[in-house]
Amino acid sequence: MEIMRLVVTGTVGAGKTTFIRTISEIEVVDTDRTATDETALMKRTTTVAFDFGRLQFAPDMALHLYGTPGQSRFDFMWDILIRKAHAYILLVAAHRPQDFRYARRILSFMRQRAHIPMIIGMTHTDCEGAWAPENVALALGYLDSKHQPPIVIVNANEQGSVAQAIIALVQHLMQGVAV
Ligand SMILES: Nc1nc2c(ncn2[C@@H]2O[C@H](COP(=O)(O)OP(=O)(O)O)[C@@H](O)[C@H]2O)c(=O)[nH]1
Ligand SMILES: [Mg+2]
Repeated sequence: MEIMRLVVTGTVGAGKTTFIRTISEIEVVDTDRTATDETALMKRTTTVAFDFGRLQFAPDMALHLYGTPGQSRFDFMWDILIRKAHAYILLVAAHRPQDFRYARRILSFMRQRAHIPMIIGMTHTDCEGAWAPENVALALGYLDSKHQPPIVIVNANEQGSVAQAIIALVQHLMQGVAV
């Protein structure tokens, strides 16, 4: 049995925990706790360790999904997770442009530690004020569309949508392209 370790990272509230809960075959370990700091203004709970889920992808391949905690004070955890990962998806909420800078920070953190394939998953595209994918790409620093990772639109609450994002990530991984 081959195991692929995929990291689901992104800004606070982008949908990382939901993404993993929607697709996992096992009960997801719940590490969400009552938010105490700036996050509390936005969400009642936040992920303090990491989310873990599992998905049988093919008869001989299982996917292990690790969701990173969103707040930077947990970035030692990002470090542990990304160094072990085969690929990752960066989730960005399209309707929260004020978070794009933080998304760039996550990107550069990950890039410094792991040269592995990645894709961008844009969530909340159904919400008011959502930016178009090409504009989010620009805001994340991808000025040339030929040299940017694949961008998928994903709703973390919809199983089919999450499955498609995972397929895109695994395909990208199989092609062995690190962007
Ligand atoms: N409308 C909408 N809500 C979403 C989408 N993706 C995630 N959410 C919601 O966003 C909220 C935050 O998700 P959560 O998984 O806790 O984010 P995390 O901080 O990244 O773990 C939850 O209420 C989700 O149901 C999306 O594409 N559209
Ligand atoms: Mg979470």
